[in-house]
Amino acid sequence: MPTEALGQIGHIALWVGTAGMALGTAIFLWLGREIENKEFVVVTVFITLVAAASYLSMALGFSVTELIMQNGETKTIFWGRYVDWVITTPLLLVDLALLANVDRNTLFTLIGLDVFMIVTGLVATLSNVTGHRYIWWGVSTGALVVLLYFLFVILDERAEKQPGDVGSLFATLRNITVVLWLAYPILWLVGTEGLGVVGLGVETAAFMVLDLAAKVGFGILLLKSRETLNVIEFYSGRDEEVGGGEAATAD
Ligand code: RET
Repeated sequence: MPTEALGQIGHIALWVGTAGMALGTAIFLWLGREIENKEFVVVTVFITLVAAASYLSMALGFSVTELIMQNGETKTIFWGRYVDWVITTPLLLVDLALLANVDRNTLFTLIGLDVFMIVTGLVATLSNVTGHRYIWWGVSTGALVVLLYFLFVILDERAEKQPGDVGSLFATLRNITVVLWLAYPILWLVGTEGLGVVGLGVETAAFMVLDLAAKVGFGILLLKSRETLNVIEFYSGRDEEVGGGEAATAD
């Protein structure tokens, strides 16, 4: 079974990840009860729910495979991570975009860059020629840098115009996002996917810590800011319903 290469630390890390994401989902549902803008709750709950399933699939040895390299080496690849990330990293960006109240084109650009980054990262991970792995890593990291530029410059400008403490909540979450997200390509590079300075067990544990911080830590900071979130007004179907109700009472 490919998960044998994980060792005890790696195995434990995958189960801690599963439990942590499941617990995060429950915490978000609980924190979300009194949030009026349910957009944030729906998006954030799915982030940890999907990650919990992905961790479970890795812990059970489902979303793992062995890659035979052209030079004869074998690598243990947890492709389940990429399924998780391609769904959940756009959702994390949707949370930030909702906070900053960005226009649709900016949102689609962010999501496009993000999906491009994860998919080219998966190509890097599945390439069986060492040199090609680093080429794709470079392509993926390039997309990450552009994405972070968007967060810092374009979303920042918009977030500052938001009412109440929304701007400062955005700044906190954006800083966390930038620092944590930059650690992923570095861990890939030093881990077994890249140079192999760090073994599979330690790498798996480090990804787990990063994932919990980027999802559960991020989500708790967001959803515990109930008063800050409640000042945001969205133009959604829900608002129109409220408007319709008011018109009816005015008659
Ligand atoms: C890869 C490898 C190739 C280069 C780059 C990567 C970036 C991954 C990122 C992942 C973020 C994941 C998060 C998960 C939350 O639980 C694919 C590792 C740039 C940024 C935030």
